[in-house]
Amino acid sequence: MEDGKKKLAIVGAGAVGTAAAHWAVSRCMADLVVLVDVVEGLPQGKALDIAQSAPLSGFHGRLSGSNDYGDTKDSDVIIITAGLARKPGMSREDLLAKNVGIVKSVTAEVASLSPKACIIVVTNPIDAMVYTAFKISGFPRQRVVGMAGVLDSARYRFFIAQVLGVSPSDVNALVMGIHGDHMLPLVRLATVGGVPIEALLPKEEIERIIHKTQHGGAEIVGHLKTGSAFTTPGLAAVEMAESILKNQKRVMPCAAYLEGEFGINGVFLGVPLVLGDKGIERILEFPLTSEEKDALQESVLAVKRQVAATGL
Ligand code: A3D
Repeated sequence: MEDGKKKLAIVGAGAVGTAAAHWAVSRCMADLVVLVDVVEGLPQGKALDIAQSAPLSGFHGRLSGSNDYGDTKDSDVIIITAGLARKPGMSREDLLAKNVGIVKSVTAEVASLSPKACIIVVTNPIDAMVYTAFKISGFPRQRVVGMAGVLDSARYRFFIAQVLGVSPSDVNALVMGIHGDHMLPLVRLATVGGVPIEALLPKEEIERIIHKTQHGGAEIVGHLKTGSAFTTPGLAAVEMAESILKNQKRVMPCAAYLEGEFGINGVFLGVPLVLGDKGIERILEFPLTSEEKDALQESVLAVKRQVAATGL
């Protein structure tokens, strides 16, 4: 786009992509949002419906829908949500075979049209799909990042707030590692208004919260039956995009390619990091306890198994 103007492309006009487009225009974070999908008419119809809410909600950015990747040209940020979602009984890994092909082709298209963009991957299994986008785009690791930790941490914070009967915005808590059963909700760093939750809740209650967080996605799939969560995942991706587009330098847990941080090499894993207009500006490394290190190693093994299945 012209100097100073910001462009966001969202690939995949399904449930998550549509939610992301809605959140993005509502937040006025880009001058142009482009929603792309392979299904004819789908992104156009979704974009028009959202755009027509402008007089009521008061946003002013442009939103368009397209089946042509050419319309993503010169985007600053690209959110990839294209791919199959889970149905009851499916694990995120079950999606791998289909989604790896989709993410490969989408990445090849968008990376060549927007060589300076930051790519945010949402498609599951996220830790392997973001690796796929990293390999296919050839972009530096600063500009390829996976969304999962923002969502998992939001769920963790929500469940803590529910149990304690406090405002969710006063709960600060971090989930690291894989987006799956081995994710690591950190207990000793979870606080409510600065007070550790360990001082406020019995161990068994905290264990229940952790279990709910780790299975938060599956609980929603179980209710919906036809698909998976979309409203909060869309917002989580948009929070990341906003921090990049506006150079906010927000600190968020996201999947980043690790090169020695936390003693881990050569995989994408959820870690706290700073997102600014160059993408990942810094990974916030800190000492882990031996239990936390062990739990993170479980994540590494699970992600490595997924990546091996991509054949990349
Ligand atoms: P869904 O509503 O099925 O939408 C997917 C869309 O992708 C459909 O509209 C397809 O037409 C489109 N699509 C398929 N192939 C292409 C292509 N080559 N180019 C452009 N569009 C294409 O799924 P959804 O929106 O619910 O979920 C999308 C993905 O996000 C799935 O893989 C989910 O598992 C994943 N997801 C991840 C999280 C995380 O926290 C990481 C959360 C929620 C969903």
